[in-house]
Amino acid sequence: MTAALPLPTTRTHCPYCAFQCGTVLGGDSPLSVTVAGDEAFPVNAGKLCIKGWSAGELLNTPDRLLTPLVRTGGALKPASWESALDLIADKFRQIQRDHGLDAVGLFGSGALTNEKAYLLGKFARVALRTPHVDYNGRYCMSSAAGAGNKAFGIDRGLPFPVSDIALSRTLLVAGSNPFDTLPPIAQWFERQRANGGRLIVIDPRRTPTARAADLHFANTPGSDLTLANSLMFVAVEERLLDAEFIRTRTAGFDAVRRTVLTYHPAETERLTGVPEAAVRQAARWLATGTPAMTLTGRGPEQQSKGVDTVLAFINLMLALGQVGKVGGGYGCLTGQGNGQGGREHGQKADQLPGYRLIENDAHREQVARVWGVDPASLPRKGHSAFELLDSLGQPDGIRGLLVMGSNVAVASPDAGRIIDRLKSLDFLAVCDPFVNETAELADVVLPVTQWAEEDGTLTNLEGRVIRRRRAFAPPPGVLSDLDILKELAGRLGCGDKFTFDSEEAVFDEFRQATAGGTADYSGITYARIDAEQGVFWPCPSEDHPGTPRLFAERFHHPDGKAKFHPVEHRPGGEEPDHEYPLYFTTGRYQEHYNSGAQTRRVSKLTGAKPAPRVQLHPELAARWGIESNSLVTVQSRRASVEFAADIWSGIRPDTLFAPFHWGGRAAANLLTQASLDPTSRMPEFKLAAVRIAAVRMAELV
Ligand SMILES: Nc1nc2c(c(=O)[nH]1)N[C@H]1C(S)=C(S)[C@@H](COP(=O)(O)OP(=O)(O)OC[C@H]3O[C@@H](n4cnc5c(=O)[nH]c(N)nc54)[C@H](O)[C@@H]3O)O[C@H]1N2
Ligand SMILES: Nc1nc2c(c(=O)[nH]1)N[C@H]1C(S)=C(S)[C@@H](COP(=O)(O)OP(=O)(O)OC[C@H]3O[C@@H](n4cnc5c(=O)[nH]c(N)nc54)[C@H](O)[C@@H]3O)O[C@H]1N2
Ligand code: SF4
Ligand SMILES: [Mo]
Repeated sequence: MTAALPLPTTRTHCPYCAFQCGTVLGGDSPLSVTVAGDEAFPVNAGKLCIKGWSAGELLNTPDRLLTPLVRTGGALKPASWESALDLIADKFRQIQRDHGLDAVGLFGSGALTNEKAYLLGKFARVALRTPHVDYNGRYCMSSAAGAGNKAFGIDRGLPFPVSDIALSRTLLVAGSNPFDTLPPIAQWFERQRANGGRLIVIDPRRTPTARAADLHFANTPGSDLTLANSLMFVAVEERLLDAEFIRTRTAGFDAVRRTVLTYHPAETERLTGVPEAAVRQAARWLATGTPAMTLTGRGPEQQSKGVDTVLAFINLMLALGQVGKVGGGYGCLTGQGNGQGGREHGQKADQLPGYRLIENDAHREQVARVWGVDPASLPRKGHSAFELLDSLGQPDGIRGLLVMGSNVAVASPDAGRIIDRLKSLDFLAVCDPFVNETAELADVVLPVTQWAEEDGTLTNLEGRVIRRRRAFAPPPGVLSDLDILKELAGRLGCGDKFTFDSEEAVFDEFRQATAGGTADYSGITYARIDAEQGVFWPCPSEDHPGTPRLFAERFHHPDGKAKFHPVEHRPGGEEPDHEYPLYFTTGRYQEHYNSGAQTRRVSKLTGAKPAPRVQLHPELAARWGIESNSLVTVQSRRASVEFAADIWSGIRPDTLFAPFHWGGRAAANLLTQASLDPTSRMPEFKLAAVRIAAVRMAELV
């Protein structure tokens, strides 16, 4: 008898969030796949959350799309690849002929690998020659990116490794709930605590993260900028500033000092709901318990003042001299799997690979040279994500759209309006492994490979470039996004610019295109990533070690200094009033991911969280006679949505919260509003005014 050989395993990464946990996949087919945490990968060190553990089920869902679909006679019907691809190319060509190059748009995703994001941007500019390509990262961390660029001259979510969290003595987490949204990060928080560090959390809800805090500020939604300016007021008043750091490493502090004079914490208490004594305590801890670190999440960022709010927190960390210290500084907790890489390489309306700018002539020339095209042929800047979607089917708007990796019908603010816009398109194509709510509205749906069936690179929340590795052959009938772009480019007459035959070949062209840019990947190779547990950008040559920490000596503005920006409170695009007296804010459950297109197909996850519920405070519930699981109709100026009640003392009595992981009539985004930040064009997902319109008892079954 011979002993059975152990089955081969593949080291790769989870398909979901920006933590990109290292995983080890086993099993000889997707049907028997096992997922384990990779102990050797330093970011998660073997730990996974429930979504990661159960991700194998994604490869086997009964409704996985395995053939292209084309709308015929009103319904989506199976079709051949040839006919589906021909139809897309013909429709796009026809729309561009009749209405101009700008009448076609592309919508990408932070779920796409660097290779895909790069090729999608190139496809937009070279094959379609449309300016209109943007992506769902605009909905995600664009406000933090805008602030980072203004203050530091560069945007890398965390300018240090995640493990630095354990080295901070005071950790301020503003509007993020990472114990649910990046759960394996908790081990770094635990080490920070064990090292004697303190935690301060700002969140209108007492989340699992807030429960672990020494100080929790349950602030009014939309009040973080005021709170940060009040912290700065105390720092100035109590002489907690690092004058030497301000003098040698920054510019512009005086204007900030003047601005914060009107943010006395006794005065701001009414607006923020946070008592003066607590603000003073936090400011003292941040100034004396050093190194001090501030991390922001979507709470303060997904606001129509998101960029200014993040700048207020950065101002504070700069004034206290914490930025660039090991264990200190400012970071944004990026969200999507490739939320970092996806924002660097040209699927954004204003951008070219390597974090270059499409309106900058030198940048246009550098990239055009790599692509072998005339710089003058590159389009200029296009619409941002929400504006792009809002223009669909409108006079002078976009008439043909391709969506790759986003479920915009569920994830967009004021979703009812966006669904109407999608319906008014002449032609909609979607590439996705599943028929999500956006694909249901499409004329053509193309089935694509999933994470465990393809190679590529992603850049995690630390700026570490890692490898997604293929464990299984894809099922017959699906193609990768890269193949689809190549096929379409051929049909559009520029196949010669899309001639690669592997993911690595795309990566090799891509890294050339980033050479000399801010996000320089030119020294990174697949072989290096394999050998080194990932490589941090910038990495300008193959013998460069990569850059785990960014600001030790200088910032990325030409003078090497960080810039202060005086910022003032302003109301949200909509605030509670006598008609709609409650705040409505949105976010996430640990068990579901974003629009839920993937996780609603995993039985372990839907078993744990089958439907959304609206969180509300017991006082509010008592006033309305609401009992647990009563059906509550929440109404905003845009729509009404009925949710089961989740009565919880951990939320402010003036605020309702619901997750946005469901579409259809349970979609939280039917209620949200689309005021945009003027710099980042981020929609205000975290602030709308609502009222309770009706309550009825849950039907007994
Ligand atoms: N389980 C799970 N994990 C995920 C995801 C997921 O969908 N599910 N998605 C991934 C992605 S793409 C992202 S972007 C990240 C997001 O990760 P987080 O930023 O942690 O997630 P959110 O739940 O959107 O928002 C965080 C908190 O902001 C609070 N909040 C609401 N309004 C305000 C406000 O005005 N001020 C403050 N200070 N706080 C406020 C909410 O109560 C919420 O607890 O998670 C990533 N990880
Ligand atoms: N109310 C409210 N709305 C929000 C937010 C909020 O906090 N509140 N958060 C916003 C944020 S931070 C984000 S990131 C967005 C996310 O929302 P979406 O943009 O909808 O992102 P996902 O739900 O992750 O959808 C990704 C889709 O891409 C598919 N997919 C995954 N990988 C690939 C791939 O490699 N190729 C292709 N072709 N398809 C792929 C999945 O099957 C899924 O259908 O939602 C935003 N919307
Ligand atoms: S934390 Fe994120 S990357 Fe890690 S297992 Fe959970 S979803 Fe996957
Ligand atoms: Mo996100």
